[in-house]
Amino acid sequence: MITIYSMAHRLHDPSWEVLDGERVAHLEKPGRAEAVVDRIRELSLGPIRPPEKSPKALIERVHSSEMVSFLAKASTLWQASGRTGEATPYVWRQPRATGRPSHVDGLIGSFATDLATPITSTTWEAVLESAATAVSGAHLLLAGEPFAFALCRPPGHHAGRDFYGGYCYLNNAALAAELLCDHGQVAIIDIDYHHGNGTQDIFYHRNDVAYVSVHADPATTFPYYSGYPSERGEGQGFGANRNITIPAQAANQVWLNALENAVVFTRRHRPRFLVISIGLDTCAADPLGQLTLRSVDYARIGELIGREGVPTLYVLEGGYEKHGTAASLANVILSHQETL
Ligand code: Q9C
Ligand code: ZN
Repeated sequence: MITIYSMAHRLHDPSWEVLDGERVAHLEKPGRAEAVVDRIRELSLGPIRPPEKSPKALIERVHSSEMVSFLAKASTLWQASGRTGEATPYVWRQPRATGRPSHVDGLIGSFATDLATPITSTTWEAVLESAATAVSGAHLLLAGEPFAFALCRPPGHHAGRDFYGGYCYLNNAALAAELLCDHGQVAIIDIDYHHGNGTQDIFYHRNDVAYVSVHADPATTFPYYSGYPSERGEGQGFGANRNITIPAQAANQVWLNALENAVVFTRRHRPRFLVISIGLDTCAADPLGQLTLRSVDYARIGELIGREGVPTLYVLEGGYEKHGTAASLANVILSHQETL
């Protein structure tokens, strides 16, 4: 298994977010990715290569040009307004409003969905490199690799066509899927603890990329406003979107049964490529997720997905306790490897 990884993620190191009404240290830290890459080296899980492919053309296909140009200049606009801290909104655009203000405070609230996704002066550089990591991973599948891992940071699945949030700026998994769908049917299986509202948004009207997600019930869990089973896609995309919700504190077997159903759903779309949005915030040690998946459960994930016999790209999403994240991810990779 080849891992794509760039140290440029370290450029993104936001200091704070809001959690339970308190300003707290940001959870999406560089140490997460470093723990994962260290574990891959320790266990000799395969070569680790830097991203080489440009994500530029794909970014234009997945995200609105308005949002991309805003993200690219957000920090400059922020500083030009005399601010020294990280760019965050304090006001948000209300439903059905369409205005695109020129002031940075109005502009940022028209794209951002939360107070958890700050932009520092070097965030954009890291975001582009994370996108390149996923796209380079997808190129490996096109070159005939059966299995690759895009060690992306920051994560991506909460970033939609023209919104960003949930620690995500550009949607790495969607960029990989967008490249792969030029060469055959794609299915995305999203097994982060949280619903991938951004990925769903991007492919909602399409059937060339099917999307299925297993996640904690949004009635009680972030991102709250989407991820319900009634959301099944629209137009051409009707039937190509599936949300499987589980109670926030479900038993491990309940989660694994849901994953089996997700895999069965993708088979109906006969994918030539699988993209897995892999979040490890499902593990027992995670500070955000309330599930309790353990090593045996992660081994089962790699086995279930690997047995499909479809070229598969894993893309890193969440996981906020670094040792649990690294160990769980390694168990998925090892068990997938055994099916080859
Ligand atoms: N009280 C990913 O896992 N805030 N993003 C949660 C809980 C945002 C998670 C607040 C969580 C985003 C990629
Ligand atoms: Zn998550």
